[in-house]
Amino acid sequence: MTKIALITGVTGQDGAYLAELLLSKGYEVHGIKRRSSLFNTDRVDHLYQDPHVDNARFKLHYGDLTDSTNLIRIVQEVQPDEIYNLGAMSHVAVSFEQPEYTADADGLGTLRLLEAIRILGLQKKTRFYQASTSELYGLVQEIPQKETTPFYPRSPYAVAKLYAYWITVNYREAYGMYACNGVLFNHESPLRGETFVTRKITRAIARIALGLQDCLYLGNLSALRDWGHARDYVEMQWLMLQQEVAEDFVIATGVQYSVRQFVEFAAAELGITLAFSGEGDQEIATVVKVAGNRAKCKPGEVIVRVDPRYYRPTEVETLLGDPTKAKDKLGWVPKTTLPELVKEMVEADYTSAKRDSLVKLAGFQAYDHHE
Ligand code: NDP
Ligand code: GDR
Repeated sequence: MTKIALITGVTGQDGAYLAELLLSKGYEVHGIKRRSSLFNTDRVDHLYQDPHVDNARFKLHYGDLTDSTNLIRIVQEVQPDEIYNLGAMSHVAVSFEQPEYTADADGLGTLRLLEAIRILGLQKKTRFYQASTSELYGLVQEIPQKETTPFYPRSPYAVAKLYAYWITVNYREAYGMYACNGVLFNHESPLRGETFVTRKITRAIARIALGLQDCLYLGNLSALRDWGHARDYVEMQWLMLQQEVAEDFVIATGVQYSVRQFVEFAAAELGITLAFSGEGDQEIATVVKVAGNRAKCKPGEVIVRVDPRYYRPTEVETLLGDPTKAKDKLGWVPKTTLPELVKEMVEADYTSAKRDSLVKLAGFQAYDHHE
């Protein structure tokens, strides 16, 4: 029997990797996409199958986590064996600007999906995965953080995700549903949204190297994160729904770096050696040496500066996960190290910046011709 999965947030970073993984395992995959005035399916376009041909296994439905009746109808139509709730307003800084919407989509959205399963009497059939987050630990109470570490959320995003975490646990206990939380630490990839710090850095470094941009402005350079690869982490999301008993798991690499180090690694990938100097708002990174022929910048140039507008009202300074439970019970080990992740992201952004620089230098016709 072909298994059927429903993914909310299918057009996002994780949704794209998960859809690809499930299709490779023979699933029929349904995704919920939001209506937008521009195309918003770039990340899954390569998976698109013409719905007019028989046996298409990838199908998209218009929907929104803030719309209960829409969710109930889609769940009824699809009758999924597994639901992966990846949809969310996922940007921590933006959640301070849109706290009510974030609570609605990220917190109540999770409740709406769980209720859809219950109302439709699917609690014995449909397994539920909730995209929980290391942001729940916020002001950390223990280092490293594991499944038993107390939560202390530090943003409207994290508070909304706290509600989603506990309502998932509650529906599991109250109605015997197979529902679980993956408490995932930061995970990145070339598909990462451009305003998250890692992608902002790799994209800017590539553009600076090619003379398309002068400077990268960042916020808190000292923040520490445990960064993994999204491709590795979606495998865990699937594994969590294949167990006998539903449980919550921390997924992390167990290794921590600062934003500053991430910048250094990204620059080094293109032959640029940087030196950081100054403190707080005045901190800068200056080019010390340029090796090879991929970067056009010169020693002495300042290519990174701090802009306090990227500071958050309350910051999460340090996150480091302990993935022992996932290793022991799910047999999982992260495959990608941070240097490998940085390399993959920089190479992808360098390729796309090269295309942009060709357009800039020679015009659109030449770009078309060369491609
Ligand atoms: P993205 O921001 O890349 O993707 C979020 C997805 O949710 C997009 O498809 C977006 O649609 C969709 N979405 C946003 N609002 C709504 C809504 N109201 N109704 C329906 N869909 C909506 O996030 P990631 O792929 O990085 O993360 C996936 C999930 O995992 C999120 O819930 C995130 O909070 C959580 N998470 C992520 C971590 C990470 O490091 N990446 C770590 C821990 C948890 P659109 O494309 O139209 O904007
Ligand atoms: P985070 O990711 O908040 O951890 O949430 P993000 O990449 O936005 O920030 C990581 C750290 O870098 C600092 N920082 C900056 N961040 C951004 N975005 N832009 C900057 O210019 C900048 N300068 C410094 C931040 O202050 C922060 O400390 C991500 C999201 O994917 C969430 O959905 C997910 O739940 C968590 O990871 C785990």
